[in-house]
Amino acid sequence: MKKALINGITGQDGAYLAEFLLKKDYEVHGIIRRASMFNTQRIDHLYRDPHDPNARLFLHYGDLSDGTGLRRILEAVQPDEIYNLGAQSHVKVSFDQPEYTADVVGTGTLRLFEAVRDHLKNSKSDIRLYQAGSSEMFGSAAPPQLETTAFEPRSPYAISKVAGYWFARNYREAYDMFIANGILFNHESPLRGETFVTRKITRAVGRIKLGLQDKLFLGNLDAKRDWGFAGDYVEVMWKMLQHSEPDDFVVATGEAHSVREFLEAAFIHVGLDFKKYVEIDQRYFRPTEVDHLLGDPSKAAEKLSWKPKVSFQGLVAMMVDHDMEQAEREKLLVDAGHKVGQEGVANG
Ligand code: NAP
Ligand code: G4F
Repeated sequence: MKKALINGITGQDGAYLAEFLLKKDYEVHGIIRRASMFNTQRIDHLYRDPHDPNARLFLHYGDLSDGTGLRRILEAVQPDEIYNLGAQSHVKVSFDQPEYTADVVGTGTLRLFEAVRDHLKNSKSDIRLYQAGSSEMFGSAAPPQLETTAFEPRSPYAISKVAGYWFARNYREAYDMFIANGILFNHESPLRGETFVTRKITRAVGRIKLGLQDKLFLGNLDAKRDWGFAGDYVEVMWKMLQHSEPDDFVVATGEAHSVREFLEAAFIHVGLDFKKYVEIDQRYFRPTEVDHLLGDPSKAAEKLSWKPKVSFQGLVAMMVDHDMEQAEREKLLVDAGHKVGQEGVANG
């Protein structure tokens, strides 16, 4: 049985990837951060008590800021594959916390690679690594962007991801380590964090439709993104590690839409006109914006036989339908006299 170690298993992609790998009969180990409240909601449905002889998902406390801990986890788990998905992944937050973002996203990636490098020397085992790069690395480079497009990053987050990308390239060349760089364009789902724009919109659609919320405050509606479905994208992470050699791959749909188009499609799905509910708030604008991301996934299609299955309209419908159900549950609580907060919506 192959063993995979997922750093960032509690995030959107980590949850989909864990499910995908369990279905492929992997033993899956995940690194979680200690928090004052439970933070494993996205993977609770996959978890079994470790005393159960059939348990194949195991969790370990760790953090990208703690290299010693990462080394101990490697020794304990002895993984065949490592997926580095851990990150402070919010672009706007990276302007508020640039040092922290650089430490976790840039230097944290280096800490993990160093731990693996030493582990390989001592154990003589074979480990393949996936490094979560981002289309944000392209920044202001003209679309369409592909593997050969020069990076022009426009945020502390994107610059830190560029560092991670180049650490991967350097460790691949210098130490012959198998590290694949995935350059993934935006991917969304019902598990998407509530402060990213798609989920912020679809949650608001459900709540507005049921009278739980009056207004939705957003920033720049003109930015264009190449939005795909996270469930489709975790498959290609795995495919990169099954490939004959470590390489860099752009993962995208090849279709871009503006935030306004996403907004319109989401509100129309429940029969509402977004213009009646949306207001612009300067606090959601970034000091430097990435205007147009549109990926060319030809290399992944050709070398990994991968293509996305869920369309833009399918993605919008999936997310709105999910968040309508969530709003219905919320309304039941409100009608029964409970107070329900709007956690996450304020700072998105
Ligand atoms: P996400 O939902 O924000 O999940 C991030 C994960 O990283 C969470 O499990 C989080 O733990 C963990 N994490 C945060 N700080 C950490 C630290 N100091 N040490 C270890 N783990 C830490 O992000 P995602 O959407 O799943 O994205 C996965 C990866 O792909 C990220 O690296 C992201 O930057 C990158 N990416 C995402 C997209 C996209 O569109 N989704 C596109 C390109 C690249 P907590 O749950 O405890 O916060
Ligand atoms: O949903 P977003 O916050 O995603 P962004 O900045 O594109 O980053 C996401 O995708 C990257 C891949 O390209 C990942 F690497 C990264 O980790 C993350 O997953 O914002 C999308 C667009 C931006 O142009 C933003 O300015 O939506 C615009 N926007 C407009 N109003 C808003 C809002 N974004 C947020 N989060 N909240 C708003 O109210």
